[in-house]
Amino acid sequence: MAHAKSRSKKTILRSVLALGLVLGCVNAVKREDFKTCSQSGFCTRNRAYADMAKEDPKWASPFQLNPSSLRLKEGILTGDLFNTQESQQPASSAGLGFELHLLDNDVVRVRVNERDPIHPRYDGVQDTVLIKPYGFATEANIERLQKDDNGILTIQYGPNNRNTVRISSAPFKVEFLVNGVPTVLLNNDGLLRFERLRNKDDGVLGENKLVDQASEEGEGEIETQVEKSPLELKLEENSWEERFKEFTDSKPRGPESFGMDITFSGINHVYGIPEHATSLSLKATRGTGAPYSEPYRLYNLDVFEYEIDNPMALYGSIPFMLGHSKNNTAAVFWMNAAETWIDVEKSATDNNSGLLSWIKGKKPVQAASTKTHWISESGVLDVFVFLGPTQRDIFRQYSSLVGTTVMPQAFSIAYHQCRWNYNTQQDVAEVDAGFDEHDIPYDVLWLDIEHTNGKRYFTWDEAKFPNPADMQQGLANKGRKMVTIIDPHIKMDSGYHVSQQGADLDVYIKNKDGTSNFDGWCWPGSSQWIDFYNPKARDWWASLFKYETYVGSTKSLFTWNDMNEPSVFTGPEITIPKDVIHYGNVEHRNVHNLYGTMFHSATAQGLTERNETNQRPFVLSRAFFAGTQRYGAIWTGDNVASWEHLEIASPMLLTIGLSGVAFSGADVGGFFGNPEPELLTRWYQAGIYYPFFRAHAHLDSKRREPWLFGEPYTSQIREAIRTRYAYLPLWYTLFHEASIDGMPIIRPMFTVFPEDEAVFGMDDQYMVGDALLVKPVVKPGVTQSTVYFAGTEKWFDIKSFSVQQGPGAKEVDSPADRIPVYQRAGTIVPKRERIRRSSKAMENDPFTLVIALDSKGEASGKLYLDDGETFNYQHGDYILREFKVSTGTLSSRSLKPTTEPEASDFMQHKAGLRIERIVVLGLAAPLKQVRVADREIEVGCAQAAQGGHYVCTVKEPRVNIGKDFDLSFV
Ligand code: NBV
Repeated sequence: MAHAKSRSKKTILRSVLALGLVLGCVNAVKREDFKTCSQSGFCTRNRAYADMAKEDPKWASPFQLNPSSLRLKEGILTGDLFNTQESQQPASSAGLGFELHLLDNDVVRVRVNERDPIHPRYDGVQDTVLIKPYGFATEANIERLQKDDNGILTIQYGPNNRNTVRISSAPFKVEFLVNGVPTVLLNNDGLLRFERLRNKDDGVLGENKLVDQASEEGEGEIETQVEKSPLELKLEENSWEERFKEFTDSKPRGPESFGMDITFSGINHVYGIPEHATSLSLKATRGTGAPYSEPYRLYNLDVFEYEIDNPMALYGSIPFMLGHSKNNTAAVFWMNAAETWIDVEKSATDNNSGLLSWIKGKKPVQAASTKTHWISESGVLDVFVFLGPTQRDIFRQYSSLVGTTVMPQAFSIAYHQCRWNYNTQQDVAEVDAGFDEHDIPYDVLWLDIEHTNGKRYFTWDEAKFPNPADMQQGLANKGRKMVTIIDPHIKMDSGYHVSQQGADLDVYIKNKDGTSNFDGWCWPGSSQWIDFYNPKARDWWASLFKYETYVGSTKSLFTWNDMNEPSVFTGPEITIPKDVIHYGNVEHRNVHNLYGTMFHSATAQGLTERNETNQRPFVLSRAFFAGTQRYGAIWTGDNVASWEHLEIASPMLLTIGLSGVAFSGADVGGFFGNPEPELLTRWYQAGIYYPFFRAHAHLDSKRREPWLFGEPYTSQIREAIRTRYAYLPLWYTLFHEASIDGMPIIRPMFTVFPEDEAVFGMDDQYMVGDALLVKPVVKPGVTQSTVYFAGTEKWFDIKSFSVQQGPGAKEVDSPADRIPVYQRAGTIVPKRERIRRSSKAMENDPFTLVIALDSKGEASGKLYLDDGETFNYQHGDYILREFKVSTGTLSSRSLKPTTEPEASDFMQHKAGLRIERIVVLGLAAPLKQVRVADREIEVGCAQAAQGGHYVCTVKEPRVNIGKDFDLSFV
């Protein structure tokens, strides 16, 4: 019956999809290619455990910590953790090991691993993800380590000891309190579950209760003739071998999953855990009225034409979640690269009434909380807890572990022109010339898979691209670059040098037997996949980018890594089977979500090492994980030319950014399909505010270079792209900030206005840094938009300078030629207003400063500048200025620490570039006089069209961008 039901569902789904295609509907993802939680054994088991716990009013976690085993040494607290329900718990069993690490950046790490397992559990994620070394807090730094009579251990830490971690033994839980208020609670709902490794004939260890409960309920999808409960049978079956469609996962080590609940107490909004095509504030997946019924899934997959408003897994995974309320901000990083599912439940209370009710004599608190349940297939439980206090502190703490966004080459934050494919050298030359003819700047032209000789990467189709080096030189002469695609699947062909070298070096991923090479089907036909976990493979791969090895490549050629989830056309869920083997006998299941990042990193290594001079690499990757930001940019994969996909791009990019990967973008125009001109134009207007700004289109789509739709679209798109170029100094400065502090570049409203509850769920408008407010237009025929102006200061339209007063939502104009973008009062934004054909051609141009005065007549902003190409900035070769207005004086001072070396002659020359214009917004009266030292400077003022303030332009103040000055105005 169950079977019949599911078949009919399938038929309906197929018909809906077929109808969708006929009607030209864009949501054509093949859902049935991808697992739901109920098709995944470990997800089902852990969710069933959660259900059982929830339904039992007396439920308490069976896990206990042995208080007498606790030891604190060198910042690490260790102890023995037991599951009291484990039926076969031999006295000799070492059980589980609990560890709590106090790191010197006020981060706490909690780990649970098996002691003496029959095989070691995979614990290698830390080796590739964490930047070593991170320090431990010394005992001396840990104040008041206390143990009370009930075996509760309390440690205080953080600024003024505001943070407390309380570890309870029976039942086991770890609570993080901020100023005495419970904030992050681990195992508070008792969902900790840990499948210890065992031999197949050992039977089930533990979980008597789970099995009993299941028998009582008698529910299950598998028919049975024996006494065992249906659920029990199902669980056993999926424990040792799991089938999905025509694929079988051999699971040689059987069940090894674990799960635990993490409550964000008093916090109603949680964000992060990309990549999903969903809202910024994560929707509930459990509990009454939950919008989703499936958990969020983290499993890197090639899901083309993905559905939106959905927790399905996509190309990248970052198990980082941030919770925010008016009073508190906290985050967790669940460091695991295996398949992971996360349930989110909103709750009015958090079952912690004892604590919540009477905190230090305060009145009962009825805070809304968010409960999350994390479930991973294998590895060890390893979670980091960040308590801020501020979001900026959390971004710094998290990135101090996994790394910050690497400073990109300056060209790579300008505009990229891509399509699958630019077909010939002639085609490239014509597109390149088209930009010049239409006076539209661009920096990079991209070549997709068709440029190769039969999808053999590092080669060229010689008929179509006979002189690749000349072609690149032609672009380079105009300051432009080229990017070619290089995927991780290698065509099986002994005549192909990469294929043969890979075989000789024995660096391909192995089948489950551990000896034969895995082969599957991808673009080139039968292919093998490089094992980037093998250090030898990474070094060899990097060497392939040498100019002499990658024939036809030049210094201005960079790289695009696609299909690196990895995508395998013949594999389960269009990826590689979980039981294939990597270097060191590591099963793929343990490291799946990191594979793409290992590839990305080896490619970035290659681009770095190909030069004798220290040029920065540029590599775009589709798959990503925590730490990807150290290697380059990512994009959101195969979206669709639809208004809905334009709309979802903002929350997706905001989520990826707050999870540490600042350099990200979505295909402008939409990959699949043909955008109508209005959609394309609106997408450019939004896309100029993506950190990575690239237009891209599918092979079957119509050509859509910016000038092909004629007027008024060409002018509107030109204007948008030119606006991006004008703001490049601001973008570059924000990349610098991201590289230092881990700050996102595009920021959710709640990051800039953490106390305004009206913005906590807002994701249709956002900030670029903390200066520009952007509201993309995501519907056709719109000429008015509602914009929420947060804070109590003014906001200035960046084109008309008309003013809006916060706080509150206002209807503003959003005519076809622009979307609403406002500069916040109190900020100074550096720009370059002489737009040329590439960013390189603008690098010696003078600057403009736009000063938006606040109600006190003050403003501040920064500018970061370096050579845009090399790593010399790491040795102090950069300029960092702060501009400040107060009491009628604009001052420019260096923010560079005096301990840093002097800038080179080259940078001194840059420091000498002049500021040609200073625009002052928000003046109550026109400026009468502007002076620098004893010189008087020309100024012109006009009243803004709307808002009653004056806009004054100071012309040629004869000051330099990198030198101190004081400019006074009255
Ligand atoms: O290489 C072809 C495409 C590429 O254009 C796109 O950006 C990637 O996301 N690639 C996927 C493979 C095939 C997509 C149908």
